Amino acid sequence: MQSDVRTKLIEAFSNANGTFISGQQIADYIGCSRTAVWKHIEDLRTEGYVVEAVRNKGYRIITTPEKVTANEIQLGLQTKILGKKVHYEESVETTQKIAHKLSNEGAPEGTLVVAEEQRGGKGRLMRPWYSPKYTGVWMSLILRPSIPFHQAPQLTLLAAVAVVRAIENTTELKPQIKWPNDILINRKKMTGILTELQAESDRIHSVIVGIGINVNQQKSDFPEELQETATSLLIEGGKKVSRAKVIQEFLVCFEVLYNQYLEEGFLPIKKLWEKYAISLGQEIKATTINTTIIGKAIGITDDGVLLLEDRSGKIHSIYSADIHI
Ligand code: BT5
Repeated sequence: MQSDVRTKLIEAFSNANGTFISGQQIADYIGCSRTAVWKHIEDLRTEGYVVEAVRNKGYRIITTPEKVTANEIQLGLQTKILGKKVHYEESVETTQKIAHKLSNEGAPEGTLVVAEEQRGGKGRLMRPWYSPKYTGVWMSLILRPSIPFHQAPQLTLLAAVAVVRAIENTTELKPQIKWPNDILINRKKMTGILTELQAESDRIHSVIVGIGINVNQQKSDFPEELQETATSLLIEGGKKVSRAKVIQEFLVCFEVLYNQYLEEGFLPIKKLWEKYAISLGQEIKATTINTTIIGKAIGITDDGVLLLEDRSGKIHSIYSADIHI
């Protein structure tokens, strides 16, 4: 929809002040046909507006899409560094790409990239991450820790703990973490984390932590192949949740944990992670690029590597894999 038409349409609804306005009145106000009005209303609906249509009365807006603009995120945000700079876009290919670019241009630590929709959201190994408009949190956080290269995976685990705490603070749900980067509720995936590095030899320039949280999707909003494996806060809790609030809580929780991590190291984070982990002590299947290992998950190392003990008692260190529980 052209932006001047959009402005006029929203103006017409604002003037009606929550009461019904007929299709003809809108058409006159915008200067278009009634068929065009119908199409504009459909556009509004696809953008997250709930528009009621009643015969002989016309239209009225019931709810507007709640957005995750910089204002929404920063209003009342209780952090010192994280989220002090927010780069917001309505629709992007992936927030990771923008974060990499901003990081290369010298963006300060704590810069957050957030979008209402990702057209090409990505998971690990270039798998797709489904990120429909206005329903989830699709964000990338730029960090600049002075840690050696091999410790970067610890930040994925730290981010997972921060997401769990943020969800616990905003809902009554009790999420669990599946190593390394999935957060589950009732054994279905609610959040995925993708950590990428910008580094030269052993020096890290920045760590880009990408986080996708399913917030207000209904089951039918997921593509069929994900309907049995994916879930959202709305599906599990039965209530809509403010995405901006989830982001704020995440930033606050992350900042507390991150400061602790930089001062005391990974150990306190590891303990928390273990508390929320779903499959420690259980037999699981790990599919790595080369092989599949079945064994008991006996713990994680101080670097965040998963340890699996197979039936012969041999212990395998798993650096990267998909885990089936
Ligand atoms: C992940 O990968 O779980 C990491 C996802 C990271 C997404 C964030 S969103 C913000 C930032 N920008 C990006 O482009 N990415 C990050 P992985 O473990 O490889 O899981 C990917 C698999 O999860 C897919 O192959 C699907 O099976 C499934 N999947 C895709 N979209 C999903 C969704 N919305 N909810 C649950 N599962 C999904």
